Amino acid sequence: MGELKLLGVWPSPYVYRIIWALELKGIKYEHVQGEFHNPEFRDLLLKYNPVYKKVPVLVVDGKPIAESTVILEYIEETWPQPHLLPQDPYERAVARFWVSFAEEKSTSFMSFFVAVGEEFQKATKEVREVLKVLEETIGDKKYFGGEEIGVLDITLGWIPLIFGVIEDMVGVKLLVVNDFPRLSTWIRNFREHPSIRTNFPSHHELFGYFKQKRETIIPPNTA
Ligand SMILES: N[C@@H](CCC(=O)N[C@@H](CS)C(=O)NCC(=O)O)C(=O)O
Repeated sequence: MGELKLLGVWPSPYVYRIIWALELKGIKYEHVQGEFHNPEFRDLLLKYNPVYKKVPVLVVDGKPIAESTVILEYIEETWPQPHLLPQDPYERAVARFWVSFAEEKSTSFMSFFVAVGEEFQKATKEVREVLKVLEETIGDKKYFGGEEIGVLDITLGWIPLIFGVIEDMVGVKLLVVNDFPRLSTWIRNFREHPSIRTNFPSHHELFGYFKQKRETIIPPNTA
C-alpha cells in the first residue's frame, strides 16, 4: 500500500468515521484538512469527488474513494484487523442492515437540528423513536459491535460526537440516562476508547461551530 490521504473538513462527523476507523486499525495516513471556502480545496474536491463534491474522500495512491460508508467497507476489506464487521456472513448482513437503518434515520436528526415549529415537534418525536430502537438494539453489549467497536458504532459515532451539542443548542434533552440508560453507557464507552478519545473535539469547540452553522440556517430569534 502506497500513499493514503484523507481529505476532510473539521468537524464533519462523516470525516470522523474515517479517522476513527483508520486509527482503530493503526493505519498511517495523511490528513489533508481543508475548508470549503478555500478555492484550492474546492478544486481538490472537484477533482476527487466530482459527483458529490463532499468530504470525506480517501485517496489511495492517487485514486479516490468517496462516501463514508463505502470508504469504511474499503478500509475493512484492505486492513481486516481488528475487524469492524462480524466474520459470520449472517451477522455481517445484520450489521449492514443496521448501518443502512442508521444512515436512513439520520435525516430526522438533521431536522431536529434545523427545523422550527411543527416540523421540529415531528423531528423530536422521530428522533425519540430512533433512540428507542437503538436502545433495544445495543441491549447489554458494551458496543453495538459487541466487546469491540464495530462498523455500526463508527457509523453512529456522530451521536456521542454532536448529539449532546445539538440538544444544548435547541434546548431539548432527549438522550437522558433515565430514558436511555444503555445508550448513555455506550456513549461513555465509545468516547473513552483509546483510539476515539484522542480524536474527539471538545463540546465547547463543537458548540461554537454548530451554533454558527445553525444561525446561517435559522437566524437567531426565529425558533
Ligand atoms: N453521504 C456522505 C455525506 C458527506 C457529507 O455530507 N459531507 C459534508 C460535510 S459534513 C460535505 O462535504 N458538504 C459539502 C459542502 O458543504 O459543500 C458520506 O457519507 O460521506
